[in-house]
Amino acid sequence: MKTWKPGLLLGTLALAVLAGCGKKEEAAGAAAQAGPADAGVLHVYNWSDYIAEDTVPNFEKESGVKVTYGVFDSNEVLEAKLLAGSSGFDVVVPSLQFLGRQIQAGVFQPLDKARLKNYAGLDPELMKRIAVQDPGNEYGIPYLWGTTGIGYNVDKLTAAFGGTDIAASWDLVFKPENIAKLKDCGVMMLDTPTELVPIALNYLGEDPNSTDPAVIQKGADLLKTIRPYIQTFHSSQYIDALANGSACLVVGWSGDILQARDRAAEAGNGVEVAYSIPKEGTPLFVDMLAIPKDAKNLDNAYAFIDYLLRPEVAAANSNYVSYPNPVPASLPSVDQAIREDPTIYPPPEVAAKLFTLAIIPPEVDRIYTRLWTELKTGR
Ligand code: SPD
Repeated sequence: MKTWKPGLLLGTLALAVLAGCGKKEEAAGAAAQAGPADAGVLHVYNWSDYIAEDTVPNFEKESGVKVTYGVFDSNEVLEAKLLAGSSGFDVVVPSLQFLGRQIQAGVFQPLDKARLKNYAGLDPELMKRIAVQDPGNEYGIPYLWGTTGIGYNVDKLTAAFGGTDIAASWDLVFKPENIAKLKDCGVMMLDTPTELVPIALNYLGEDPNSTDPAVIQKGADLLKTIRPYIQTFHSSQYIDALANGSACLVVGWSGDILQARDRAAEAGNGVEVAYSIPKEGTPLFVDMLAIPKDAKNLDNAYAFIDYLLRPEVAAANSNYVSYPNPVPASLPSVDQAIREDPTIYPPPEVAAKLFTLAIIPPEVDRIYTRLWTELKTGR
């Protein structure tokens, strides 16, 4: 199901640049004051490696709110906490398809958009696409988005294949004779069936969002054929592993792999990392800010979300983590190298091959979980 045409979003972003609408925001005074129910604190739970270093300190300085900031690296971990209830979080960041089913489970409170003065700055085309899984955009605000693709060590790939062109196709990962060549230099993969099975299905020409057990099994079978060559399943350690040269091939998230590239360059260790969006297509994800129903510090939650939507703040986050943000007016402040990087902002012909992940029904989730356990344990 190719539901999302991000080319439209990119078009909007390009228009924003052409119109020069990156007006600088006033730095001070915009964060809401803590209300009477708030205790001057805020509990945020976000993905690891997903915010600029100074975003939270700057917000704390401006608002006087003390932020407790926790991190996770998988939707499944976040979901388990949310479904258990009383998570203690005021702002969380599930991916859109997980937000969709958590809305159905009654986990979040509807947003009072009147409390977000920067709401109007969100990309309207993106919001329309999001509304497919969050009807009326009632519960979630987009934070950052990206793709799932191939990260690789340029020298190791060149040594094995005489060049890096092979990274343009999922053939590199899914043909055993290819991935076998990289086994000894370290292959890592995201530890989540909800991305890897759809990627495998899409590669096979199947609907990546199929809920048919027989079709899902085909994806799992393909993954089994390459299992002997995968050293580690993990959803965040691959950044350092790529950067320090202990992994040479990774299926991971775009910005994370580009952060690995930057870390290697900063370390000056001679490791060159690159990211590829394979030509057969891959998931495009959006991670969403949402407020749990039982959040205790509502005023601060709104103030923080609104802060993240300021063009200058959104640009700073994109510049730091190499993921695009949903605020078109931020684009003029996004570094040119990031803005013009086709692996970060995919051009229309690449974007046309990207697909969104659908909400997974519980019975399919159980199949995914069983298949994933079998894959990892080699059963
Ligand atoms: N290190 C931050 C990674 C954020 C990735 N979001 C996950 C999207 C899953 N569909």
